[in-house]
Amino acid sequence: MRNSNVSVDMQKHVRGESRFIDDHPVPSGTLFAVVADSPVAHGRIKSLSITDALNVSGVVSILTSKDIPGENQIGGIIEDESLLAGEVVHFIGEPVALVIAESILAAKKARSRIRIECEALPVITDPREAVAKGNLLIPPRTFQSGDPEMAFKECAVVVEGRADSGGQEHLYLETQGSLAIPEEGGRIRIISSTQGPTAVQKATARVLGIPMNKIEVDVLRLGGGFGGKEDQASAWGALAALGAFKVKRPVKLVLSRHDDLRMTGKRHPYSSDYKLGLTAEGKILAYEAVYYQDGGACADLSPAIMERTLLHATNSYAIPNVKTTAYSAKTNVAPNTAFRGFGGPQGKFVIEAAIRHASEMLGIPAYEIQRKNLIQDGDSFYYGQKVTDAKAVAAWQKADEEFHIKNTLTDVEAFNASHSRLKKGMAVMPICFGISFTSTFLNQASALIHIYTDGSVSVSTAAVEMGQGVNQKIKTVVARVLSVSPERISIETTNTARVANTSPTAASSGADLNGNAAMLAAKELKKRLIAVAATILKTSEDELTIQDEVVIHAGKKTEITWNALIFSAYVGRVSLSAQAYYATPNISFDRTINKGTPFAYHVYGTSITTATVDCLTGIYTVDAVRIVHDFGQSLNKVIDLGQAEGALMQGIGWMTMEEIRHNKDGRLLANSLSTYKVPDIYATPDTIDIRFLEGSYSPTGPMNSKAIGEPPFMYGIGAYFALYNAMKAYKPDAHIPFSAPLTPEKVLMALTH
Ligand code: MTE
Ligand code: LUZ
Ligand code: MOS
Repeated sequence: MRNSNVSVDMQKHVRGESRFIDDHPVPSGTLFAVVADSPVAHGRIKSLSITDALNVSGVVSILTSKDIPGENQIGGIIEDESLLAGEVVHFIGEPVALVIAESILAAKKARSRIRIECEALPVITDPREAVAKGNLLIPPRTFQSGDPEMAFKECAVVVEGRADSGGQEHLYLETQGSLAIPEEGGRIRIISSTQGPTAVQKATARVLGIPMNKIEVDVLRLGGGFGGKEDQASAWGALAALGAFKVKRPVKLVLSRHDDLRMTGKRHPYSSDYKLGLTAEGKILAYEAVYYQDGGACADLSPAIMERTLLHATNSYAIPNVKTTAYSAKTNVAPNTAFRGFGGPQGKFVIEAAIRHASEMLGIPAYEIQRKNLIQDGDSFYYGQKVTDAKAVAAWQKADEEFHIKNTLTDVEAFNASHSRLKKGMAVMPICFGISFTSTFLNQASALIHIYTDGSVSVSTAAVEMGQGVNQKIKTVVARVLSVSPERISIETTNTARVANTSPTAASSGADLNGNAAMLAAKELKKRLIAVAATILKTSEDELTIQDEVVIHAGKKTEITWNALIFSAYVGRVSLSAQAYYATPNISFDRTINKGTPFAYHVYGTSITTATVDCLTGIYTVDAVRIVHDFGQSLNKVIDLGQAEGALMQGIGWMTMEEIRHNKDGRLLANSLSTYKVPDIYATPDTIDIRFLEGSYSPTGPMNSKAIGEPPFMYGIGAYFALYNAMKAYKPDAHIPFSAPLTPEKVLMALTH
């Protein structure tokens, strides 16, 4: 693989040269912080004693909510989250005090001597119970189109049931953290592991009671975010900054894995009810769903995640009559947050479960029902967006042509006929994912490009590199526009002083938004440079272009090289810096009626998954996942394939083995890597075959590329239903609740009861 093809970070990673928060050389005098957190899931603080802790040698300061100079508020959407708990604590892991010391060891020792005594308040960990008791983070929302109530009467079959999906730990390799450095004049510089530099800046400004222009947030790269650092990096940035502000020395706060697992939120567990009505031929006429989202102790991003669930309720299917309602439950666990797919996967799991249920009642294979109902041009999504350039059918057909759904099933059935203990199952999983932040205003980005007099190029955008390869994509876009070698281009850190008011790098749209902004800035520079060349060559600008670092005149190479051109521009006093702004066109959503065109476009694809279950032990393997995916015109096939594979594995983990469990007291049981299992190389299917759907062009993605970060996560849902089908092959009358993750324990329970 040639260098320029892979992510700009890859070589550094392999050599161990990449810097994460913990690798930054700290300024002399740096102090180290740990967070003391609530020992109970819900309680009123009776006493908070820090005297013993302050006596530990090396301890410099212990800060509590009383020490916050500004507002004790960091809630991003709803103002319901304090930085440090005041009188009441709402979950185990909620920050109560910040311990600052000369060493991390001293800080930890002091933390163990802090005494927090609480009067217990009732603990709720179940979203349905919370909703029944009226504990909601925000009012419920209902989306509707057509009249499902009427339509159910026309249906040959109506199925009703329940489908639950669990939480998921982000398990970014780099835990949350930041380094805050006090600068001259009361300014603070924060080096943060965040997907949202502006979110950190804003929260810190508020907490410290100083304007945003006194705070600079700088992000080099993240050792993974997966949504967990879209909003939840803010607390750790603000806490380190609070420490630096108070003690006037640099403060580094990097969570230990154990603290990170306990203190940070996860994917939202959902418990949902569905009702699906179909004709005898399997055409879906009506769908209703009620979602109970476990939001955790405060709103965080739950309202937006709930909205994306509602927007993805019907997955890739055109359904004329739909009504969906979502409740966001306030429970006493760490506030749940963004995680790859952002509520979309939870919504899709429910309709896929309903389709399995219907398939059993109708005696039609689930894949036939899926295929018959795929959304097409001319249809509308039930939230009003017209379907254009749909690739659901194209992806399905190509998957069928290349991977043969029927033959796969025949093989599975032949295997099952000759095996009694081992059973195989197959499932098809079409996906359809809307690209754009559903809060329309977030769909904006800007870029700042400098060309230096030696011809090298520096690019700053709002995009945060977290392993997804966005820097390489932006580099590719700028290199193509300027027609210079990518080696000339340097992608700078993401910095709030260079690029302001950044939307988080999220919603899979980092490369789309920032790539477009960078493209606009590069085009502006190119225009100026062509004008310079036109003056030198005494010709018109339309005759000129730049190709491979040389000015081309009427199709012929000139003497003017890139370096000569840059030098002429500089001497001719033409600005070699450009700033550009991009806002996604033609999107809007009316939240009063829950209708509109929230997405710039959709991403489609189809996967075929096969799995084998050992029906005596409940142990299983996911054998093969074959996918045809709609990448648009990929900017980088290596990166995009890596994204698709990684997302798929994360989706399989969520659906099969990753199990977030709390006990009744709200204590996280899966609180270490020995009790929380993620897919490893052994859990990886022997076959992962991902093919590019040809002939797809994104209308807004840079150079017609499509967003890739989240959509393939949802292929993981296919693993659940492949296992489900294998179990049914063993015991056709087994009652298998739709309850993910489908751990080997659950498999065994369902097959033996
Ligand atoms: N890939 C890696 N390696 N690490 C990550 O943290 N985050 C995912 C996805 N792919 C992530 C990743 C999530 S949740 C999103 S929204 C997108 O990357 C964000 O980046 P993009 O918008 O540039 O695709
Ligand atoms: N964040 C957000 C997201 O604020 N809005 C979104 O629509 C979204 N979608 C996916 C991931 N993060
Ligand atoms: Mo991704 S959940 O949008 O950070």
